[in-house]
Amino acid sequence: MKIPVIRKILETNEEKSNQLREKFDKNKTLVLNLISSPGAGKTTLLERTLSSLKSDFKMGVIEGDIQTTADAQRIAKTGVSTVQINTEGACHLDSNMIFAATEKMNITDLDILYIENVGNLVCPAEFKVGEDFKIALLSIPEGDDKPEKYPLLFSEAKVLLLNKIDLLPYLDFDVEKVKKVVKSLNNDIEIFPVSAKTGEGFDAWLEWIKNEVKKKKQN
Ligand SMILES: Nc1nc2c(ncn2[C@@H]2O[C@H](COP(=O)(O)OP(=O)(O)OP(=O)(O)O)[C@@H](O)[C@H]2O)c(=O)[nH]1
Ligand SMILES: [Mg+2]
Ligand SMILES: [Zn+2]
Repeated sequence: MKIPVIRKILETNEEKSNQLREKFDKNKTLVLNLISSPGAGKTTLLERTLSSLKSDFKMGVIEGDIQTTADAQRIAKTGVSTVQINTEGACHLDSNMIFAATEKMNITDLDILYIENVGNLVCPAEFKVGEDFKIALLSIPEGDDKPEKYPLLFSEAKVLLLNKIDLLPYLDFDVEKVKKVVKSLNNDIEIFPVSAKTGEGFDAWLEWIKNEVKKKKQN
């Protein structure tokens, strides 16, 4: 007897992700999926990014956390519309959750949708959520060995933001070593050292976003 097997959670997720992608493409919305360990600075980076680009683009944010609406409340203070997903235990976002969140916001007129994934350096990288690009954050206090130890995210991401560079004088973190390792995993990745706290390095990151919005509109 042949037993039916539901192949993979990942396969089902990928189908749903493709549907989301079609929807976002139709609206020409650039979708960025931000992934990092807890506390690397995703929300702080978003706060500064939103404030800097608010007058140029229509933007929205989907916040993913296991519990609380703390991050969505921080985002709401910038005036940008946001929906909080509480995964209640799950350590990543999947396409079904994003689908539900998009029903709660007006996505048709957005130039950019940011998705802040659950703080976790491992499995969020495995789940597509209809994004154009994964954006990885690695913060200086986490240590310069992380790309070698947790390579998947760094292999998948389009951009690596090395955050908290204001702390470089106090910690042993070899930026050049990280750049070399990450480039060997993923030659196409762009690496921007930034401080979400001081704004240092933000010009290059903001330029990258502006350029990608332009490309998306031309498609
Ligand atoms: N010194 C310094 N601190 C930062 C920087 N960016 C963020 N922080 C601090 O790091 C802590 C965590 O920042 P969050 O933005 O909440 O990090 P997160 O990645 O959103 O965290 P989760 O959502 O819990 O995964 C906060 O105390 C921030 O103020 C930075 O560039 N420099
Ligand atoms: Mg956060
Ligand atoms: Zn997970």
